[in-house]
Amino acid sequence: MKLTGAQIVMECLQREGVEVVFGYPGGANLPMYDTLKDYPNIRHVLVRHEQAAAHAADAYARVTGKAGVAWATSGPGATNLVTGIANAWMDSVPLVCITGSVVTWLIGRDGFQEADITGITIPITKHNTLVLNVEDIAPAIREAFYIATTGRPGPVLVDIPRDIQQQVCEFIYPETVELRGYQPVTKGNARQVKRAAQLIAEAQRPLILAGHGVNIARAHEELREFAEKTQIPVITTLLGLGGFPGTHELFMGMPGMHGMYWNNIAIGEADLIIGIGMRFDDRVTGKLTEFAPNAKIIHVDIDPAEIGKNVPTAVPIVGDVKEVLGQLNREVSPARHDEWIGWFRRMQKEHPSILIPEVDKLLPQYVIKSIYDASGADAYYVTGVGQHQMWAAQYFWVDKPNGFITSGGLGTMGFEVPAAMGVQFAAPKETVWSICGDGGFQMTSQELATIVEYELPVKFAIINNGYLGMVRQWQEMFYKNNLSAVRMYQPDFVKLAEAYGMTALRVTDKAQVRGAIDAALNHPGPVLIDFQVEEYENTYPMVPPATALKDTVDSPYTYEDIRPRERERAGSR
Ligand SMILES: Cc1ncc(C[n+]2csc(CCOP(=O)(O)OP(=O)(O)O)c2C)c(N)n1
Repeated sequence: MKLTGAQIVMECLQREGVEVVFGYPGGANLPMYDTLKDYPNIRHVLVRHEQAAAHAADAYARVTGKAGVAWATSGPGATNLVTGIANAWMDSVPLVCITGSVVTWLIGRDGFQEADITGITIPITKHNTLVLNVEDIAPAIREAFYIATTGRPGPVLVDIPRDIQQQVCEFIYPETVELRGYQPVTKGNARQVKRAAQLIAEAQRPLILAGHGVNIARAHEELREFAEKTQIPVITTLLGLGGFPGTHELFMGMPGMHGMYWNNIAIGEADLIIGIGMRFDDRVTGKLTEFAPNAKIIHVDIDPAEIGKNVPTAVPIVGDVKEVLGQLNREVSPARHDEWIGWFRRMQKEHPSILIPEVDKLLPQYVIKSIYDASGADAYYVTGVGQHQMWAAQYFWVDKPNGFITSGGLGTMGFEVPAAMGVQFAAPKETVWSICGDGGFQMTSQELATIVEYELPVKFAIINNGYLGMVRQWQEMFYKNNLSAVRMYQPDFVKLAEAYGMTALRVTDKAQVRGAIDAALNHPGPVLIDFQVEEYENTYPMVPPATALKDTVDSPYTYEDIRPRERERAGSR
């Protein structure tokens, strides 16, 4: 069958099982747009900015486990994807970006809308390629999906000049992919697995530190079996949230810069740390030289480059975490660590860390906790970057695999709105909350138009403190309260949402919080709530930059400040 290059792209997408493409047209990818009407199974979502296409595809991929797909035209279209590509790169998300390029005879001549996108994205893609022959399109796209989704997932970019999209050739879909030098290891080395099991059997105070790899590999059941069999407490990184049920009695929450105080002290007390699908990022470790001084480390990761990169490892296991956890589960013996778990319970009482004081003011923590209380452990929660992100990570004890979608590695403000769109496309019937900072929201708020157009019932909560909150906190704590360029003029968010055709509410008083949340949940379409919260709240606990986990500054709130909680952590979880 003879097809044009653009038709070949579509045939390949169909065979890869792609259902949604997030994109934006322009001169260099018009041949692809011209084919859309002939491929009704592939839904194209017209975003308002290419950055949103990449973030939406990224979040869609996290929820579905399939590669997300984003399209853009050459030059500015392609460069607008860059932040989204870097975001997917840092968080190991499978993303396939297909860009149109200027016609082959103009490449390298600085013609209209030319940017060397393969050159620009070399450091932030797992692989990228400029296709210069129409016969190479099918192999390039087949390989793009294979590379994006196997091993450690990541973004792949395929750049196709406009004239190549228009040329015709015989369509042959390569059934297999053979790439020299690319053979991701999935099974853990049996000897290392045995050694790990031995260390686990000997440990008195072991701790599981689970990361995004558990969510990516969909290894939730295996992790749960492993933790339950060995009775080892589980803490997760920011991106690991949802990898282990938040309501499980062995779940202790997040460690690190804004993690639970008890976890940061526990890392110092532990004699064994089992790092699973995580990368010992500085937000988790604090000062590296003082990280886990008493612990041996077992590190399981699909990417050999991660092992030994930041911390010395006693037992390295390279492999897919689902596979390796399966192997470990067959190797380990049942155990109990009652004393160690009791230590956690005592610490949780003495250092409640995330209790909310009973005050009349509208505290952001109260709003975020109320959203969780009303929506449950089963909703999807998307966040931006900043204080609200950390409070969300502290108060949303999600049960759902991949139920917490956030920009971890790159820390991309503006992720919250388009990512929520991607999640709602992936899970049309589920409740999706987008927890937004008033700063970050304004970076991509134009996507409200897309959300209204496609009738996506996302609920937006703007945690509006009138500041770039996290920056204000750092200026207050580390720059002598010199508040420089952090106060931000805000539009009327309610009117803005209404202008886009959305229902919107404003909340200024604590007493209105639950009513507004319930109203949003009961409304069938998208809703925005502008929560005008206390301006000067800070996020605690906090490990000041460049200090050790043992130097965690605990929440200033104590039991005396707070109303007894409905479900006290120690008892009910
Ligand atoms: C694109 C981008 N620019 C700058 C930053 C640096 N930064 C990190 S947090 C933050 C403040 C975020 O403010 P807001 O979105 O209002 O959330 P809040 O901290 O108030 O909850 C900034 C500017 C960033 N993370 N991303």
